Amino acid sequence: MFIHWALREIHLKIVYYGPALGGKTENIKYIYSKIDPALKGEMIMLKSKEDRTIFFDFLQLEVGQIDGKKPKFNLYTVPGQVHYDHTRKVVLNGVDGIVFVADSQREMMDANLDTLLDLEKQLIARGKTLEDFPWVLQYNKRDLPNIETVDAMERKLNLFGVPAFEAVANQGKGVFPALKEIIKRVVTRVHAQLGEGQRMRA
Ligand SMILES: Nc1nc2c(ncn2[C@@H]2O[C@H](COP(=O)(O)OP(=O)(O)O)[C@@H](O)[C@H]2O)c(=O)[nH]1
Ligand SMILES: [Mg+2]
Repeated sequence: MFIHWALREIHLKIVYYGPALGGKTENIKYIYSKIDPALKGEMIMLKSKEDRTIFFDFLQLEVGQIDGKKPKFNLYTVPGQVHYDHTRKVVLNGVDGIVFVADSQREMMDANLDTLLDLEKQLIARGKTLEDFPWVLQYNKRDLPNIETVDAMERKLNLFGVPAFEAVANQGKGVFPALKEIIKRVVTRVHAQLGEGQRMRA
């Protein structure tokens, strides 16, 4: 979170995290295509020749008000490939909320879990944990034939019972439900933090 007092803006960072090719970029692209131009910034995508995210995808959204300040949500994805390990870590600096995009294909279950455990490690290094942090799960690629059941994915990945959404990101299904829920959770957290700050100043 970053508060720009002069502009009365609160900048909040939401990161789409998950295994390579799980559908993170498709989420951001769909959100970008549906948001009122007045409320969004440019979409920035840094891609390799193979059309894969090499640094991050970025999109800024304005949503409502918090304590008379304008919240701006900065949406980022991480690159999934192993050789962008460092970048993936850097993008998590200052994160306020996470949408974990899991790939529902059965053969991706190990990659999903490894990536989730990697995320937990990264959060711990920043003094946070999945148990006490705003995040949601998205079970993506529900249109494919070789997918794991939602029940099994819940057991494997939803370690702390966070809200989980089925999705087909390239068709836009399940994209806004996950986004709205993470925004709600982040805003609730910020309210609590700002409230604490006010009590401390009093
Ligand atoms: N069938 C299907 N393909 C998807 C879905 N979501 C993403 N894809 C495709 O999977 C590939 C990787 O998606 P991308 O968003 O680039 O993954 P990222 O590496 O997590 O950013 C692309 O070809 C997408 O069009 C989905 O829900 N269903
Ligand atoms: Mg990507």
